[in-house]
Amino acid sequence: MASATEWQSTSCILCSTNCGLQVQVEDGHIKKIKGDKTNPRSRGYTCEKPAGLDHYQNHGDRLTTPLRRREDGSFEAVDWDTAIEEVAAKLAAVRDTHGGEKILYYGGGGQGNHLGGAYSAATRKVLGMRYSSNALAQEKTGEFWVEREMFGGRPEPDFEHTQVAVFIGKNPWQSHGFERARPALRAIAKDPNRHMIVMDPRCTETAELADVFLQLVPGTDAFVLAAMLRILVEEGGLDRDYLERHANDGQALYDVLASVPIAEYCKRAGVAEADVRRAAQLIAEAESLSVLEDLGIEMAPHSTLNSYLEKLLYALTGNLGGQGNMNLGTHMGKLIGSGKGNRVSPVLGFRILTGLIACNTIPEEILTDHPDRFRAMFIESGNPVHSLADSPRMREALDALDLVVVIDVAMTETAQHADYVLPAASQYEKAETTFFGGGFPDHTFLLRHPLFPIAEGTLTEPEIHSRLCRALGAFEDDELTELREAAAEGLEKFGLAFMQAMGNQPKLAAIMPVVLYETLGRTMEEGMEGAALMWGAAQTLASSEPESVRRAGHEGEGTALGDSLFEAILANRNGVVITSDPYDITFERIRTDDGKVNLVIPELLQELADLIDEAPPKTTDEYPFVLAAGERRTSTANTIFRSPGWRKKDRQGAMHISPGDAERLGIESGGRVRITTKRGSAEAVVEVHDTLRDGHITLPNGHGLEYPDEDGKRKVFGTPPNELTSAEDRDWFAGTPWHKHVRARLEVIA
Ligand SMILES: Nc1nc2c(c(=O)[nH]1)N[C@H]1C(S)=C(S)[C@@H](COP(=O)(O)OP(=O)(O)OC[C@H]3O[C@@H](n4cnc5c(=O)[nH]c(N)nc54)[C@H](O)[C@@H]3O)O[C@H]1N2
Ligand SMILES: Nc1nc2c(c(=O)[nH]1)N[C@H]1C(S)=C(S)[C@@H](COP(=O)(O)OP(=O)(O)OC[C@H]3O[C@@H](n4cnc5c(=O)[nH]c(N)nc54)[C@H](O)[C@@H]3O)O[C@H]1N2
Ligand code: SF4
Ligand SMILES: [Mo]
Repeated sequence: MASATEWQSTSCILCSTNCGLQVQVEDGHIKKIKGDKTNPRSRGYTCEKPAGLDHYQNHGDRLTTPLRRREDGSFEAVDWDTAIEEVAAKLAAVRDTHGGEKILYYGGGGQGNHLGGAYSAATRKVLGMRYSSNALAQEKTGEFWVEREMFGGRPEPDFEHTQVAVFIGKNPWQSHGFERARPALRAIAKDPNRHMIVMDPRCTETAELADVFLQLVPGTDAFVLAAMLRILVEEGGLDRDYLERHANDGQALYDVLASVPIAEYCKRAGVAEADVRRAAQLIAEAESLSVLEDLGIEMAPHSTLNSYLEKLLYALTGNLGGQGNMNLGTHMGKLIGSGKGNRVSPVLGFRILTGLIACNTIPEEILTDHPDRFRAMFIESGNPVHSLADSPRMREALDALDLVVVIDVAMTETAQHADYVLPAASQYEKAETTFFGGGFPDHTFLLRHPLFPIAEGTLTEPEIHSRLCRALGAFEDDELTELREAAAEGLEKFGLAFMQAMGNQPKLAAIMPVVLYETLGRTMEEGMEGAALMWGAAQTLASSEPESVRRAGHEGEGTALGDSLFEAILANRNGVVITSDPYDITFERIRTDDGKVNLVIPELLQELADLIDEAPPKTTDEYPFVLAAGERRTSTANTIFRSPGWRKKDRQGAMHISPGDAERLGIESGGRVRITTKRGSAEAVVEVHDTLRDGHITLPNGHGLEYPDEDGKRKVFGTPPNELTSAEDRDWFAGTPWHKHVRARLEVIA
């Protein structure tokens, strides 16, 4: 390990941007942190949050031994051999009695760690687990599906260069989601020739910088987008020449848009028609356009339809491909499943998008006497009890299962309902990375090296999966001898032997990640073994995109190219450009059936047409407010920090309310309210904000976690948002929750 004064390159794990960091560590603590100027993507940028990272590495809720539930419900510590043996035997028993597909896999990674999920593929295969889900299936599955339908891939924005930037239900100032967000936003705001359009019911930090800010009524984005699209279609906004070359016939869409009542829809959404027209004009005239949607529309009514309409803004106006536009880049590792086929969930028959069961349906897939219900859950790096809709029902569902196994670093709300809790090494104690995607035209990848030794009592996920596979009889050591010998002789020998083994030995091919770990991984230093999987990922990328990899400066043919890519990844702790592309490659990467953009998604056209009959959003006397349950603030980072001590501001996670509503209720900042929804009730401290519309209230995400207080007593800090949300409030198509649209009432607590 490095000395205390040595700066080591790593990355932040608090949001999907994974900015490059340089840190100094001492006595098991992260002592100093700064942005890494040598990181090719973030180039020194960070926000304020990583300053607290030691609260992730060191906190009072860290797990240090496997735990087993006793008959009386309490936990007892067990050693690893016992834990692995019993977990394997119990999972196998569920498989043998009910079938492996009755074990639901949930999670696999968060904002900074995706290797656990990748290694779990082996365990899942061995057990015949066919179904999985994770947090993406409560935000992005609808969007992913739309992108696949329209482009056969996931276009990414280029806010550094774009002339017109559009943010819909997205507050990048706080939540980032692309590199160097704040400087990029400021640069657009400062330049009179560049423009920003923001759609949000709240005047966010991002909205403050916008040229056109559409402060719409919560949940009415589909109306505004439909109006904007009709204006674009009918008033010369379409790029006919581009559409002719790159897109399929859009007539069915234009027909529906032709009956959109522009003035009426603007009125319903509470925005001025002139502002919507101005936004449409900026988009129509844009030299380049980048658009980003996020939770504000994904977790609100018409979620999947919203994603479709959002993508039409650039698909119709010729802003796919090119600098500043939306582009299709390369992928390292696998973030989502292929989504091919028409799979549905076993009990509800609900559609499975990009391989993931809709999170909101999970309790219904368990709490039933249907013979195909799930009987067990294997949960890794995810906290569904806290983070999915309807926490009470999620707890009930976990308790109804025959077996719950949790792999986590901390004693989470979910772990408390497990039969076995397996403690993982932290994200700074092992090789880790994410597959979120690293930019276009240059795609940067960063593999973190451990900053600390693996904490006593914990194991890395690859080690846990390897032990489980072994205990399940998936392999024996002598079957790996040849591969181990080849690995000792270098990558070239290993590559040949590995390809051969994968071809000839189906038993080993089934557990490929674990085989890589047990062979190539064993040649690496302690804590780095998990990097072995990246060799496989590098080979896959090098063989599918050899030109792009070579353009980034990596050399070789065939597996030698993959080897040099892998070696470059290992050698560059500050991140390395793995592919480099010309802009027009985007058109070659449109992977729809005929290589053209699909403008018409029949499944969603009817919903678009039916908007006309939808009654304007009405609040009732019983629930006069719309609560956005889970807002990103400077004081939130999902549940990665469990210790409340990391927060400098907004320690209690205040509920925000407009001045008008506060006055009507007779409450001021610092007062307390009881928030009640049809699902539940919770208390919060109040902060009055003139950024909100009347009738709109917000709560931060990531609060309401249990943590030992000064006396070691477990206590909930802040308001857990999902005690208030209902699993049934979800998009009809993707099943994504309406977390941003929860009907609520308030009572002032004296
Ligand atoms: N600081 C911080 N950053 C984070 C995270 C974190 O916990 N903290 N989490 C990360 C994760 S996992 C994610 S997914 C991203 C999410 O990032 P964002 O989606 O940007 O975050 P949110 O604040 O949840 O929601 C975005 C905006 O939607 C608005 N909104 C609410 N209702 C509506 C509506 O009906 N229509 C429209 N148009 N907008 C609406 C809200 O006012 C809010 O400004 O953030 C990532 N970054
Ligand atoms: N009401 C409401 N609910 C929401 C949201 C909202 O806006 N409103 N936002 C949603 C969104 S967008 C998201 S992405 C989810 C996030 O929710 P989750 O995915 O459940 O939570 P994360 O906080 O990302 O962390 C997942 C878990 O990983 C564990 N962990 C950390 N490091 C490691 C490691 O190295 N190994 C292992 N095995 N575990 C580790 C953490 O302790 C934590 O339990 O929350 C969602 N929930
Ligand atoms: S933007 Fe995200 S990844 Fe970058 S420093 Fe902030 S929290 Fe970390
Ligand atoms: Mo998320």
